[in-house]
Amino acid sequence: MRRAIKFQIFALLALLVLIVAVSTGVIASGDGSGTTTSEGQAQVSQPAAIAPSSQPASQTDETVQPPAASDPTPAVAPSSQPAADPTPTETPATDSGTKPADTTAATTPAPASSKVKKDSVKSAAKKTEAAAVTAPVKADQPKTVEGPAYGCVEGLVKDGSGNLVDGVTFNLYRLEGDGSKTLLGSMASTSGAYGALWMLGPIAPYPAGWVGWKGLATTSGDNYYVDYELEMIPPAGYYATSATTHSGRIWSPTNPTELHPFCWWLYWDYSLARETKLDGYKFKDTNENGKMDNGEPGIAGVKIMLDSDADSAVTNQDGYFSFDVKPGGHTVAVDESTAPGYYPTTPTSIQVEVPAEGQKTVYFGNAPFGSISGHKWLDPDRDGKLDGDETPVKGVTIKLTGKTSLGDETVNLETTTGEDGSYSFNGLKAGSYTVSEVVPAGMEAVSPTSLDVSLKPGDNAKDLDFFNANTKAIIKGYKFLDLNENGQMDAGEVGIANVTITLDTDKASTITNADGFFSFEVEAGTHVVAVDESSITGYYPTTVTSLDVEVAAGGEKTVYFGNASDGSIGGHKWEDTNRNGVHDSGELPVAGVTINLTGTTNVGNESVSLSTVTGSDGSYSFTGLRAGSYTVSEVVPVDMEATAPDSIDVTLKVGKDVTDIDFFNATTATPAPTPTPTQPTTPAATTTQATSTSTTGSTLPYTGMNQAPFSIFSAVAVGLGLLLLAVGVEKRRRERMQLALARSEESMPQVKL
Ligand SMILES: [Ca+2]
Ligand SMILES: [Ca+2]
Ligand SMILES: [Ca+2]
Ligand SMILES: [Ca+2]
Repeated sequence: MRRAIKFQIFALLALLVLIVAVSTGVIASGDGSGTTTSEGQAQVSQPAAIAPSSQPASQTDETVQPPAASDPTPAVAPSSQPAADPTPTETPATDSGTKPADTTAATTPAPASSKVKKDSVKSAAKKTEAAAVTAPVKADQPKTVEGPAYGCVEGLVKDGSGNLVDGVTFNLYRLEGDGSKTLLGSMASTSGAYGALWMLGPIAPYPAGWVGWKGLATTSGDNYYVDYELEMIPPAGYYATSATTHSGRIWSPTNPTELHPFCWWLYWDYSLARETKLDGYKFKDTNENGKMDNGEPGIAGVKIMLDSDADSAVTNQDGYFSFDVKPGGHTVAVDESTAPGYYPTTPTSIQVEVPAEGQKTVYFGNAPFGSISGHKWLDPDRDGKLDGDETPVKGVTIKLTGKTSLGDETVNLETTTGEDGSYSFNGLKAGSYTVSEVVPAGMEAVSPTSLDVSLKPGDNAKDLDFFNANTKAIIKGYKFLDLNENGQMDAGEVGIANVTITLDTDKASTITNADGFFSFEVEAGTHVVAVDESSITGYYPTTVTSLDVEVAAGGEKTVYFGNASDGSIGGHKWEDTNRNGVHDSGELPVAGVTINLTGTTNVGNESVSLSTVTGSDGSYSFTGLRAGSYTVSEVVPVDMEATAPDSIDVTLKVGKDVTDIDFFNATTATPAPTPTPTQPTTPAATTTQATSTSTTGSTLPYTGMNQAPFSIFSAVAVGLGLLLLAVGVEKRRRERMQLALARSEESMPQVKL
């Protein structure tokens, strides 16, 4: 109605201009449209109060160099080849000390007992010697042939008491040019004597009791020889007290018919002595007295070493061992590593003097190791006993001190309890010990911290336990997603990570882990545990956010803080042109419309009252809502009416986003008549003149001025008046749409919280 009145005033004003123009004849310039526009803008630009937005490796052949053709030396007599020179007439063989063998073989030991018989053999020796020394050593290649070299050897074998020993084995070897030796044959002493004849070529008969050997000699020019070695092997229970081998070279004349009676005669005696016995026992010395007492068993399988492992033996089931040794000083030692689980109660290495033809027995004692073990327990009920639900304490230091009963050795050990709270000290010798715990920080002992133990050989002292109780208390808990808003952490409800939890306001704080878990170690007493709800967004508490928690020393309390997720309600406001209460294609959004939300939350029954305005797309949204019962309503704009409910009830569940609460309006009033200008004349004229002509305008008072221009002015004024009228009507028609547009450009959907 106001606008209708304004329109009439406007029309009258235009008419008045015409009259004034006519009556005064004054050409007045006016800006009627400006005034109207100004008035119109005052209406459309009136802004709604907008709430702050809350949107959200070569080898060499050892071939005995076939001596070079020019080499005069027989390969097998490398050193003192008799051919060296001595005149053939010399008879060194008569000298028992320089028997041919000695001259021919540097390697031959010169047994004091050896001699060359001075009988018929002498001439033979002489002869052979002559032959030997005169033997012109030709440059011939030494070769092994069957020839007339032969020798005789004999001697006696006696023991340390001068008794003849039978059954002593003798082996005769021919030494080959390549360093090897060939066994020609063996014989045994009888009546303490041995004797042998060896030769090349047939010879018979042998002297009674003699053994003959036949083999191949080596020829060097016209001479034949054999390099030999005679070896004596002591029988069991005896050992040699003289050299056991003799070697040398036997030469022979070239005339193979001079076989007899010449013999290169050698005579060697051998000395033997009886071995003695060195034996003993390895035993379990259960009383650590170093003696094998009645009832103390032997220990089998232990290695015993003689003279630094020159020989060794392993004890049998009786712990017994023995060695055949020469009389004299010997060292017997135990390899204790072969007796695990034991420690020695006697020296492990003994020096003994074994008498000739005698025997010596030694004893090595061992005692079994013992152990001491136990546990460390957390004893909340402080009764010093292990109860069903009490837990082990790992990583606690346990010390052992003491002295062994044998040797008074000081023991000082340390260990740490394992995952199961256990500890043990193994390999302990018998003794007097004290085992003690190191009470960890934050704990105190509720049982003796030191225990004495008397350990006998092989004792295993168990269950030496220690009990501690915590001096501090634990307050722990969870920050959880309380899906059903019941304030309890139910099955299926998960923890919320990274939430700040404070202790005693600002005394300490921690952050929940992936499970929503947190804990504080505190002194006994009452503490304030609180949630810093600002450390998370998108949630609201379903429980109190601060708790007073009382805990006793060693006690533990668990608290729970619940949160539920925010939800939202939103929708659109549409112009429902066809009034069917449904958004159809082509129907425009209505911006700038106020939407209100009221309701109460499930938790706390808190009242909620919010307001927002639809955006350019007609949308609105209320975010950060707790689950609850809400009513959303629109404020229907002027000249519009709802074509669907303008108030809708919404039950919002935890964390849900309701997005389809829409409102529909249609325009109520029909626009006023709209006089349309017949000519699209531009109204932007900056200087518009009104004429003095009224809408009737045929008779006007004369002003004394030229009538022609006056008439023109009158006509212009009438035209202007009509134009202004048309503009005013048009502006009014567009008013509502412009108002909506102006607001939508300045605002977005808003939420007042
Ligand atoms: Ca004993
Ligand atoms: Ca207990
Ligand atoms: Ca719950
Ligand atoms: Ca519709």
